[in-house]
Amino acid sequence: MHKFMAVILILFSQNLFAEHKLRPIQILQLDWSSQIVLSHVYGELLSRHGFSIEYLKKNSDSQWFLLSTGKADLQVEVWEGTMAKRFDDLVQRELIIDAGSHKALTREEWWYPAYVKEQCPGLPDWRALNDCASIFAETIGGPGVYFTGPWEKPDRARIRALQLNFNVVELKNSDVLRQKLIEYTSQKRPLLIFNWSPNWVESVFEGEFVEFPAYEAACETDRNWGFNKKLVWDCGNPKNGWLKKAVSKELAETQPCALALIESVSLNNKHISDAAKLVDIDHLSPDMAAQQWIRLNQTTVDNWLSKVNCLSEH
Ligand code: TMO
Repeated sequence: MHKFMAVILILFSQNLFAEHKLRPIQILQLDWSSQIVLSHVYGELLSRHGFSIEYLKKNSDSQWFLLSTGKADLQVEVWEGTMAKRFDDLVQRELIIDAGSHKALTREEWWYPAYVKEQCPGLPDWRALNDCASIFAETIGGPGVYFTGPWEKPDRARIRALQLNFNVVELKNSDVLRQKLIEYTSQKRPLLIFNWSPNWVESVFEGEFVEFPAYEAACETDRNWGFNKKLVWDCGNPKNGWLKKAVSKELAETQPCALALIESVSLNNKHISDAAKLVDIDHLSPDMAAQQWIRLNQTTVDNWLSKVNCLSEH
């Protein structure tokens, strides 16, 4: 047979095998921008190695059920501050796979724009919050308001434990949080909002995280710990938190090369904030943002891709 034809045939049969024998890898697309873009980056890299991909658009809450039942295969950004509890629990019970930490170090915490400090000079110390509650109030004489998103952290428990005169308002996703941030900062209106790093926000708006009592695991379990001797959750979220990838057992067992590829892709802080910026500031679609992100990081991407070769395995 003509050599060229043989190569074509081999490639063709590899493709058939990849697409018919193995079900598509289900990538969770959750509710904040960097995660959405980087899901598509992983999807693109996996498909370049012959895997077929589907995206599952879900909210953060549902990821644990979906991953542990094999209905979803990959979540590319598991954040320590809001997700460690559920993640660690499922890994320990061997219901999901820890596909390793990214290089990035993370923080998720109450945050305010820098101009707020003029009206509340005691910040970032959390003890200043009650004195300043009125500047964060949405109604005259009402409690301060803290805006957050759909990510798991018992803020109401923290408010009770630290005896803060604040209410929590939960917004739908990172897009609505971004609109709130832009609206308030454009009027220099005091704002207390959930924020995280790495994120695009730090490159556009000056601001600071509130410094709560430093996080320790015991704060969540030992009532005697810390400021409030009767209640848990009297501390902040971890600083320098980890960022991990979660994979379904089914994927790890049936497509080990996909797992190897996922493990070899490790993102740093700039990778994450750039991903968020491409959607939140540049207004690209998730797919276009992923293509652009890959172009911006071509050398790193080539390096990741050269470490594993799944095409020969199909
Ligand atoms: C999960 N998040 C990065 C929005 O805090």
